[in-house]
Amino acid sequence: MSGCIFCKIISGEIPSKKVYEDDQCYAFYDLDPQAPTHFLVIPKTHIESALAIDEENSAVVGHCYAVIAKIAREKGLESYRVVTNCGLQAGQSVFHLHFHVLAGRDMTWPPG
Ligand code: DGP
Repeated sequence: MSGCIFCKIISGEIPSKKVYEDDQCYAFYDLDPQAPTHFLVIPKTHIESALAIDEENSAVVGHCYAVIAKIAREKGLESYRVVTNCGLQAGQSVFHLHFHVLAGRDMTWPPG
């Protein structure tokens, strides 16, 4: 989608530090890491947020979670948190569905 930062990262128009890529998703390190390990996994199709997930497009969400587990195993991450901010009040700043994967430090609950 034109104007979407994450679509531009997928196309290579904006550079990123790639973690993983396949035909359905792209993973890259977050620009503003909130943990020693912090990367994002995004579907290649433009889905605006978690609120836009439906029966038609939800298969890629399961795929993203499988990819997250695969990357975690490869990196030896035994404990990690997956976060999806949905909407402005929840802290979403980029409106292309993404899964934050955070690891390498103690996490608190509930999140702020
Ligand atoms: P959120 O606030 O949940 O929508 O998360 C968006 C994240 O995307 C935020 O942690 C910073 C990251 N981010 C924004 N722009 C870029 C970029 O151009 N490159 C990279 N690597 N990360 C970005």
